[in-house]
Parts: sequence; structure tokens; C-alpha cells
Amino acid sequence: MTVTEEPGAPAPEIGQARRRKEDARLITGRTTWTDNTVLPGMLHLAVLRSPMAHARITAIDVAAARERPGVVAVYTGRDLADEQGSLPCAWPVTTDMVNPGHPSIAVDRVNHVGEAVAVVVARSRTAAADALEAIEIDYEPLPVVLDMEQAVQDGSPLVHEHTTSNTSYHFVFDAGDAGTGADTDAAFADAEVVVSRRFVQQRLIPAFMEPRSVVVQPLGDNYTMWSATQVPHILRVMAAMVTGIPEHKLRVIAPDVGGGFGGKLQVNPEEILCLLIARRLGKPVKWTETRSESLMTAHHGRDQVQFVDVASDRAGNVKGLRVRLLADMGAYLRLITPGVPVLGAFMFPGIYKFPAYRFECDGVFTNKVPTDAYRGAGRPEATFAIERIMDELAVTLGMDPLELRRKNWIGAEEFPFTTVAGLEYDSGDYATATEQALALIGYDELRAEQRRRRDTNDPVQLGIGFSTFTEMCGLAPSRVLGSLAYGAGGWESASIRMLPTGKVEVVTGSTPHGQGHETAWSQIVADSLGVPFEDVEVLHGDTSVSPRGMDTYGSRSLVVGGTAVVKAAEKVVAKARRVAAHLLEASEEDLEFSGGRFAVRGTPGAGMDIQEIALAVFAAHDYPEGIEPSIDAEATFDPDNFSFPHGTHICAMEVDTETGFVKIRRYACVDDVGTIVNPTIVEGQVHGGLAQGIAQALYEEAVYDAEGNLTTGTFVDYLLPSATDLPHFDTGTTVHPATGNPLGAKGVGEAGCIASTPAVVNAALDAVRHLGVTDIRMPLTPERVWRALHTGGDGG
Ligand code: MCN
Repeated sequence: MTVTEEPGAPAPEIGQARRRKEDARLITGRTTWTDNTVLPGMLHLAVLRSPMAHARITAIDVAAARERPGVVAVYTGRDLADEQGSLPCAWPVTTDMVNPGHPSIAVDRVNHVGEAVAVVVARSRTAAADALEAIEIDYEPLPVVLDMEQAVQDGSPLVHEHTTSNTSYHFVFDAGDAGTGADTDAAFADAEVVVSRRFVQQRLIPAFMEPRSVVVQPLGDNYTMWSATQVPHILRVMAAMVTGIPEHKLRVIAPDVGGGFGGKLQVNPEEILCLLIARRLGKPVKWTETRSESLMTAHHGRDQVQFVDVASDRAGNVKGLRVRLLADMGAYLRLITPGVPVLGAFMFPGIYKFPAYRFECDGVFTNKVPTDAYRGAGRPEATFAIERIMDELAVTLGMDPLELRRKNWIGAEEFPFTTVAGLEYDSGDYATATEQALALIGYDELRAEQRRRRDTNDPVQLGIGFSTFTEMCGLAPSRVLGSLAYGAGGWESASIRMLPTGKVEVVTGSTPHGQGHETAWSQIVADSLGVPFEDVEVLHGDTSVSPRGMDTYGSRSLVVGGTAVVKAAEKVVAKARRVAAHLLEASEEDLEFSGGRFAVRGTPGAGMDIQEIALAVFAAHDYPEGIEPSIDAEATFDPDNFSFPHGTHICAMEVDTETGFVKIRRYACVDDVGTIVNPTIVEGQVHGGLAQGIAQALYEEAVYDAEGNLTTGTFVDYLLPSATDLPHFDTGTTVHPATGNPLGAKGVGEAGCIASTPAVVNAALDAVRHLGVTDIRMPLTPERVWRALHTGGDGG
């Protein structure tokens, strides 16, 4: 888009570090979270959850619970069996993928701890929770399957008895077959050097701040659902399909939502249960989870075992990449469970020019909570694997890890570049980002200090780790998504209405849950229409207000939704121009639009502000033929390509070899997210992403015991870092605009999380490799690091 810049004109809004409009209400909590919703006669739902990871339900007795004070109804899976259908999985990655279906409430069998087995509806939340204790259930235990590598062995017990194995699907991408690369087996057969590693991507919990919450209000045969969701539009379509409630009778509202990180990109069992029960009882029903329920039952992320082979010549020119994954699906396929590792398939080659590439993935069922999207969804896993194996290759070749990367990355002059995975990277400059990051962190001094510490056998060793990453986001071209997931489009919509007083309402199909769209979209509109930033109001998250949308995930909102806003604004200006020409008695061609004003070329002083035109149209008895009496427009945008932000992240890490404690000394990163709409928001997004990526490397892991109980079910056991656990971040940016959207923007919402994990682990290994340590399993707890140092192995 062109931003008008002329002498005396206000500075463009795009690029300004505006403070976020929405923050006052979000930070103080003075807003409409779903759980604040209180309706007359509202009932409360509490869910009884299975204590067994795998069992047959042989008897359920709810009679005593029905008698408890305040209880209105109690339902089991059998009671709702005829109407509950199956929760949706929208991403069948192969034609023969096995999907066992997923009831919102178990009927006669449970497949993970925490699965719903009965629900109580009562007049208060406490009455509902108390009555759960009165429900008696008999379980017949079945063998529990928890470990993926054992689950795929012949003779393993089955998670789903009607299947023949625990493998849901086997997905293959072979660049040789796809025509995007050479024969991988031949590349490996001819290679001078092959390095193979097995990496474990531990299971993580999205751990959003606001727990999930849902309220359903029935009014006749109409239903309004409030939900703390990232995806009100997708939820409405899917809930209508599952429950049979006609879509036009169902309104979904996502009020302000306190974080999601992919964990609220879901159609939850409780959302369906609230709908079904509100329909049965004709009364409003609310469910809000406890923190323990959230950690135990909201979908988890990651959980892969990665077998990675890289082939190269002795000079360090890479020749081939082979990846085999086992991806833990958990007990069921949720909304995009199978697609998460498959999305990663395209990112394993990273920024490097591999001539050959083969990827295989088995999606494996286990008796654990299903996995699904978690910030980055597939791309952090892939980035970890490639950035770790590049370091391992460098060590094997005796090369500097940066020199190896430089030798193999795509040069700035080579864009657009089609990768061996078939993606077209549009723009970037990996060398410049790396040089800036090296300067930011003070690389030469750190290397000198590292040498000193090694030479003096200092008990605290220093390491420096790199991650020179790219990722694919801005999901996504519909033609690509459509070929991967049924019914999924990758477009976004926006509409802009100029109100009579000149204020502007923008309706977006994106659904912010912490990303600051109200601010960024206001900046875009302020520039496009030449109106003050403060005069723009952004509306979102209600299917009656913004009927068309594809919601927020995959760092798509600015690239796709922001561009839809630009396109709608262009239409608004075009419409206003026709009106202005009519009112000013000039031809449209003679009008110059700048800074919100249509000026008549060659007639000084003659002109009209776009905000005046809005009033003139409202009050008009005189507007041009063929024009509706309003200045408004709607647009959709469907990108031709993904966006490919990139950057260089460097971590300097101290490792105490006596205690196993690690400490990030410095962390510097230079990210390229194309044109930046709001530098403050971008920096905040990078910081948040770094916190989560570093947390994977150092702190977080969802752990199950041998019976399938989640032993990290509270924040005492699941180590979510706070600000004081994190280092200062030195951040920088380079700008290589994206070529696929008029803003030139690339997504930023996941970048920090995708890039940082391997930089941290590479740094720790760089500190202690000379002491014989070749790998340390994540998270790098002091115990693991100590074991790796003193007893060998990966500390696992
Ligand atoms: N932005 C910008 N200039 C750019 C790129 C982005 O100013 N070149 C701004 C955008 O205008 C927007 C924000 O940065 O305000 C993020 O934009 P984008 O990269 O398009 O990502 P989305 O808005 O689509 O957000 C999704 C992304 C994802 S996938 C996860 S997971 C995530 C994340 O955002 N979850 C979050 N950031 C989060 N932040 C908060 N606070 N809470 C979450 O749950």
C-alpha cells in the first residue's frame, strides 16, 4: 500500500510505536471475560473426569448425585449418546487416516485420564462440583499405552480396540517424488559424511492465562454461546455440524480472551455439552474450568520423537536430509491434531539449500490427552531438529557452526527461492540478520571469555548457541489449505463503515486474544483513510457482528486480516471519491486524495475531508446515482503464498558443571518480519515467544506416570517461567518486505517461540561438549545437565 507522505502531512501511523488501545481494559481485567457473564436463571455445569487412563465403564450410578441440594440434572455419556455426535477433526492428512471419533462425554470406555464421564448441572458452581462426589463409577482397567515407540511395536496393546494398530496415519513427503529435489536415498548413499540423531520434543501445555469458559443461552430455538475461544467462526460452523443446531440459529461470541497460544484453537467437549444441555433444559448453562482441569484436559502440544539424518561432503556442503517422526496424537484426533506435524514437514530444511529431502511421519495413539496446536504448531519442532543437527554436523566436520550455516543458507540475491520442500521463500537476508545479532550480543568478547573459562577449567563454563531460522506463517493460501484440510479456507474478511460523525467502525474476521489487533488495525485504517487513529474502533469476535471470518492462529492476522482491512479501505476511498466528485462538481480524476482530504487539482482551497463526506452522505438528499447512502465497504483477502519471517537468535549460556544449573547470560535476536506496523507490538510478540521457547528448552514438560496420570497437573509441578526467570532480551530487526501482500508484512506471533529453543540447547551443549556431553534432553533441568556431565547419555 502507499502511505501518503508530504510536507506538513501527519506522520504515517504504520511504523509508529503506538501504545495498545486495548491494554487498559485487558491489564486491569475490567472487561467482559466469558466467566463474567451472568444470566438470569443460569445453571452451572461441572464435569466428572476419569481417573483411569484406559478402562471400560461397567457401571455408573448417579442417583445419589441427583438428590444433592441444588442439582437440576445429571447426565452420563449414555444419556447423551444419541445427540452428542463426534467432535470434529478437520485435517485428514492421508486418505486412509484412522480417526476413531471423539465423543464429548465417554459412553462406555475411557481413553485418557481427565476424559469426561458424567456431568452435573446445578444452581451454583459449588453445588455442581459437590455433587460430582456422589457419582459412583465402576471401571474395568485396560492396558495403558503411553510410550509412542512401544505403541508402534507389533503386539502393543491398542488404544482403540476396533483398530488394527496404534498408528493413525503414515504421511510421506519425498522431494524426489514431488519433483522438488533429488533422490534422497541416492544422496545418502553417495555422501561422504552422514550424521544421525534422535531428538525428543517433550509434551508441553499451552497454559493460557484465562481458563476455558463457556456460557450458552437458549432463546426459543436460537442459541447464543460465549466462549473463551480463538476461533468463534470455526466453532460456530463445527458446533452446528456436531449438534444439528442450524448455523443461523447459533451466534458465537468470543469476548475479550485472555490468551490462547493455539490451546483455544479447538472445539471443546464442554462447548458441545453446554449446547446440548441448554437445549434439553431450555436454560442458560455455564462451565468454567479450574486450573487443574485446564492443565489436565485442554489439548497439549509438541510430543514428537524425531530421527534426523543429514548428509554432506567433507567440506560441509549439505547433500540431503531425512526425517522420520513419531508424533503423539494422544487418545483422539482433535481439530487439527494430525496436521500439526505435517505442517512442520515443510520446515525441516529451514534456510538451507538441501538438494534432497524425505519426510515421514507416523501419527500414534496413546492413552494421553490429545495433542494439537501450540504456538508454532509443527514449526518449532522442525526448527529445533534442523538447527540442532546443523550444530552436530559442524562438530562432526570440525567446522564453526556459523561457517557451516553460511555455506549452506540461501543467499540474499537468490530470492525468490523454491526450497526442496516445495515452498517459495519470497524475501530475506540471512547474512545481515546474523551480522547484526552477532554485534548485539558482543560475540567476539563472549568467545574470548569462553576460551578463558575452558583454559582455566572454570567450574562455570560458557557456551554460545545459534538458531538461524525461518518459518512459514500467514496461514494461508486457501488453495494450499484446501488441499490439506477439508473445508478450510485461508482467507480473511474485513469491513469498514464510516459513521455519520466521521468516526470509523472496522469489523474484522480475525479474533485477537492478546495480539493487539485493535491498535494495529486502527493504524492501518488511519493511514488508508487519513483519519485520526483515535477515531477508529475495531470490532471482532462475534459472529453476529463479524459474520465472516477465519479467526486467529498461524500468525496470519496481519498478513491476511490486515490486508483485508487495506482492501476494504481502498474501496471506501473509491466510494467516497465518487461522492466527493459529485458534491464538489469535479471529475473523479481531478481529485487528489491525501491526508484524508479530496482536493480538486488546480483549484486551491476546493476540497472535502472524507469525514465530512460521511456526514454529507448520511444527511444527503443529493448523492450520485448508483451509490448507496453510506460510505462503507467489505473485502476479503486470500494470499497467494505463506509469509516467511526469518532471523538469527543467539544465546550465551553459563553451565555450572558442579551443580548442573544453567543460566542464560545474554540473549540477542534479530528478526525480519517484513514491514512492521507497530514496533512495540512486534517487540512484545517476540518477547512472549522467546519466553515460551526458552521455557521448552529449560523448564516445561508434561509428565505422565506409568498409569497415565499427569504428574505435572499444577503450576507447582509444571514449571511455567515468570518474568524473573527470564533474561534481558536484546532484540533487533531487519526489514525485507513480503512480496505477497500490499503491507509487505510477515507474521511475528510465533517467531520467538519457533527460533529460540534450539539456540538455548545449542548454547548449553557448546558450553560442555569438550567435557564429553553430546546431547541433553529437554527441559535442561539441573538434574539432567548434571547427569549428562557425570554419568553420560543425554541426562534423560
Ligand atoms: N505485527 C506488526 N507487524 C508485523 C507483524 C505483526 O505490527 N510485521 C503485529 C500485528 O498487527 C498483531 C501482532 O503483531 O497485532 C501479531 O500479528 P501476527 O503475526 O499476524 O499474529 P496473529 O495476530 O495472527 O496472532 C497469532 C499468534 C499465534 S499463532 C499465537 S499461538 C500467539 C501469538 O500470536 N498467541 C498469543 N501471540 C500471542 N500473544 C498473546 N498475548 N496471547 C496469545 O495467546
